[in-house]
Amino acid sequence: VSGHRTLGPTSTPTHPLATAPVGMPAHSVDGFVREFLHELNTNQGVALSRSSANDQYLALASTVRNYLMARWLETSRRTREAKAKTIGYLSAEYLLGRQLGNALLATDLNEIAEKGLALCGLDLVTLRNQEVEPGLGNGGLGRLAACFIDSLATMDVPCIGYGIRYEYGIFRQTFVDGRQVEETDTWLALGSPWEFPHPEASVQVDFGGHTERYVDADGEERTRWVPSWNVLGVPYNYMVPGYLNGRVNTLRLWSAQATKAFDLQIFNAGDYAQAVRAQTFAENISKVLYPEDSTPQGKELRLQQQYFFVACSLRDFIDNELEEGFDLHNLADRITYQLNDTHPVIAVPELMRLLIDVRGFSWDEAWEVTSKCFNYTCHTLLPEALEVWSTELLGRLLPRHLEIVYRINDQFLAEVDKTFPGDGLRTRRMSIISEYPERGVRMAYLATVAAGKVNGVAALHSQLLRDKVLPDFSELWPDKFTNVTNGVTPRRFVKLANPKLSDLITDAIGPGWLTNLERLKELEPYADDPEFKASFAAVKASNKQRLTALLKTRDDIDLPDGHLLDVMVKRLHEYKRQSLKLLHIVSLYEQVLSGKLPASALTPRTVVFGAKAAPGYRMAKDTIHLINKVAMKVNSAPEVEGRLKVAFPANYNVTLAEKLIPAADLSEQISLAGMEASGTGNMKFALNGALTIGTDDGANVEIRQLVGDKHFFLFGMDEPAVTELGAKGYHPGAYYESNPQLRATLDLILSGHFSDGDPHAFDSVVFNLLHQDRFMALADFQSYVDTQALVEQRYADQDAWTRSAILNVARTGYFSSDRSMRDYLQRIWHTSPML
Ligand code: T68
Repeated sequence: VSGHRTLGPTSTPTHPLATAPVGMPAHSVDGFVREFLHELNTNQGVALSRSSANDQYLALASTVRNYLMARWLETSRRTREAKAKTIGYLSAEYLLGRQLGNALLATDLNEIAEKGLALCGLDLVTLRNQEVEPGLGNGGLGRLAACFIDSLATMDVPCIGYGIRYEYGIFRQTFVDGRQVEETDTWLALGSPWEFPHPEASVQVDFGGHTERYVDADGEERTRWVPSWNVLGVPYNYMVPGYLNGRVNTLRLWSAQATKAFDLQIFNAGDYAQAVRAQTFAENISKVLYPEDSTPQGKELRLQQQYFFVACSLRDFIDNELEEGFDLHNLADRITYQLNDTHPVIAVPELMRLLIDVRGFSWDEAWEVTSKCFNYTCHTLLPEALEVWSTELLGRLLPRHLEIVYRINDQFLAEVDKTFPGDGLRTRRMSIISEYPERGVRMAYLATVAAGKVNGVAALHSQLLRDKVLPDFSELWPDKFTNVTNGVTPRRFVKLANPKLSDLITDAIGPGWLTNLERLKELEPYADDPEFKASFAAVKASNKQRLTALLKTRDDIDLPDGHLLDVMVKRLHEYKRQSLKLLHIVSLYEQVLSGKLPASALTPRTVVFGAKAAPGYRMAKDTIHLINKVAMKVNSAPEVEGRLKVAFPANYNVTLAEKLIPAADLSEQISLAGMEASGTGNMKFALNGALTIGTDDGANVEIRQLVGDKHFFLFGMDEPAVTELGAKGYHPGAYYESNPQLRATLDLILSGHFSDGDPHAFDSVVFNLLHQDRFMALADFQSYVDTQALVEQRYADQDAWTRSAILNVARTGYFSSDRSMRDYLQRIWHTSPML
């Protein structure tokens, strides 16, 4: 691959220390200080007295990394030796959040680091704040992947997370005059201490060209792919430390590089630009994360990204993780691939191709193996979110794969025809190939055909997936479908994000709950303990203060004291209905302005929004503009001074979530029923003692069942009611006509009140609500504002509120991603932790 340096192990090591990883250094403050200074001097090349905060952060990171290194090597040795089955988690996104805090937690080094740094005159919190989080995901799907790999490591399950090392992650959001402006996310600019590049293990990935038939030495007719261009995939390894258990799994992200850095001939001829073009072209593949959440654009580069990381990942496992001579007929004994949505589904024809064209398997042998290796998780119900790749594009980029998909489809449709003879309509409905609006490959169908198990991400979602998205498939293969309700890692979202609550919990029920979150149930009796309640309320108050301080420095936002903190944080999407939350705010404000309600009747409330819009999603961006304009007006209106405030810090991300969620009183989960597959923010809020106002949607259903109706504010139509209303014809205008408060609310926006007198500034958002309102915000408006009034009543009784908040914590241990992983292990992967 590069020059004349020898790659790979050169000889059989003889020295005993050569194969055994070096032992873990002892945990002592002195030892820590020595190592930290050593890293600062030798890695950063500076003395403490001359070092910047970034130098110190990088030195601290490598100190902690060194503690994990021996365990990382040992984990991989143990796993190979045991020939244990590995989970290959294939995900185009990992929304990791900052690494340092988690690494300190996993190694139990937090206190030692704090003391050691203090001896050097440094502050751990300041250094932790230097870290730029790797935002290699859009939202829930990417964050879920990060939670899952954390849980697998903590549960001692061998797992390799495979994905893409985007040079630029999700864009950095800023606001200019209230409008979203995107800036590139340069997370690598100041150095990335958590990654280990391995250029010597690069993999070549082919694209384009054509296929040919030929007859092999045994007289068999075979196919070969003659590609027209290729790139290199360079693996970057990241540690995924288990919590205090010595296991360190691997996240392997691929970076694209040109196979020939320069075309020297062209360069010598003087055309520099032409010479580097190949390089630029290749490196574009892992350049940037697509910021479209739930609305795939069908872009060629996106398909290149998908095939790129999947091809690298399959080759990596087969060539490097399996011992030489392993019989690939038994591949399913050693790995099970989890397809995180359809983004990696091109792995299915890729594995077929590897087995048939490269390894000489027959079609049937290859299918036998392939159909045992994959499982598929669906994360959506929105029809426009289901990926379909045009056969024109697929055939041009991956001609061999398209042939294989056609054959998989032929074989599958023959099976359908055998089960339902002569049902031509059905075979057409179920075909992996769609004909309209152009011929394309339905990736969700391909995944379903190839997968051993197909799962949705919450009970309701899995039900709707069976009944509405894939009904023909669930009729054909009822046992293929299952549910695994999502979860979140309590290490990051309780312990790291809410250390005070964590201490309070440990004081009450002792240690051990962080890896056995159902034990939070033991908190139930404390919901009636006055002393515990007071401490719990004090923790919430302190988390609010911490947030107040952060938002002041981060965004120059002033959070008032003593308000009900009402939080809606998630991607901006019409189905999530930020506009409904906005109507509530404007409605409260309008009632005070018009004298219908004295300001004193309002419960002092601050609404916090956090949301990024896909850059090409007009309605979402207009909604952000409207929220910001309403915020400006409301926040400066003397009429509601001290009673109503709207805060919209820009660039909501994992780092901000960790501060926002523990401070919240009220969690907004207000999607139209049947639209939010699960939600995971909803779980984080409940676990941190916020009460939910929510629809009967996604995992809200299960949260409400567990915490009890009295401790959850349910509103709005349920999914059958939504379907019924849609069927009989939905007319949002009718709600405007018949509901005076709704009318006054929309009229105030239409009057130009929030737009310096320009009555048309928000036409797009308002007319959409009035004339289309695909997600029925107007239909749920009255129920929503009524339920918000109930919230205010309950909040007035602080004691009862705190009791409910404690019960939310005590009853939501089910939502640990450890439980999700146990469910996957039992119901889908059929494997168990390593002994
Ligand atoms: C989310 N999906 C679901 N998609 O919306 C959410 N999509 O209900 C669920 O809790 C979560 O997945 C985890 O299961 C997404 O986040 C995406 O981010 C996405 C990205 C690219 C293309 C399509």
